[in-house]
Amino acid sequence: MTITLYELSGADRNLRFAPHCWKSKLALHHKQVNFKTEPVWFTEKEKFAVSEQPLLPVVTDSDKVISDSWEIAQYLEDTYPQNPSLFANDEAKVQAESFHQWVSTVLSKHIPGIIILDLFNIIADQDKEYFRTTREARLGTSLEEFAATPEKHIQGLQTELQYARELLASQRYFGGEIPDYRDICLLGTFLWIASSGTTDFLEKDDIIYAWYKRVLNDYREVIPAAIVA
Ligand SMILES: N[C@@H](CCC(=O)N[C@@H](CS)C(=O)NCC(=O)O)C(=O)O
Repeated sequence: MTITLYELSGADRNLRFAPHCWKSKLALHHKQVNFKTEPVWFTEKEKFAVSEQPLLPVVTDSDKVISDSWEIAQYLEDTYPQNPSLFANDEAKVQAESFHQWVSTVLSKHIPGIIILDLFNIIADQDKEYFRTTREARLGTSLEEFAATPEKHIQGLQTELQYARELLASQRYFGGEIPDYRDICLLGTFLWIASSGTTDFLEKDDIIYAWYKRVLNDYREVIPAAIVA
């Protein structure tokens, strides 16, 4: 049976940018299971109505339907235990859940201010009104106003990344000697930035930059060549 990953796409159906969708794609690749992907625009929620909720990623596997990137990671680990592990042991899983929370809430809050207009430019024309209305309601200001001070958000991101730098000071990956779901969480979030068009958000002498290059190479089979280069 084929596993299908439903993920957000830009106007160009091949352009996938959403961070939580990236996490699930990287997790599927890490688990070495066969899967296909189904691109979805923001205004095509009927494509994954089977999940009975409005957000992506969604994974279908035979008669199973799983939504939410963290639920998907756990499902893959529990269902395919013989395949490469996303969490080496129970302790690694607890740490991955906390790292996932940190990436999704603390770190990620700085990113829309850096890329939101890039995102607006790459999404489908039919999505633009939905995107503007929902995001402006959430931000409490216009996209243009919110994007006016990218340096402030880049600075915020750099400051938060200090926690990740400390973790990487003594190991090659957040997972230790090999990548695990913690590496996937941060890589998925960096791919959100890179897929939207902004590539230079790290200094080349930053320990995070060396890690980013390493994981881009490790997961290169599912990442566009232009980003890996
Ligand atoms: N906690 C969820 C968050 C899912 C989420 O926010 N998905 C975004 C894309 S990354 C989405 O589907 N947005 C569609 C919309 O805003 O209508 C997860 O980790 O999967």
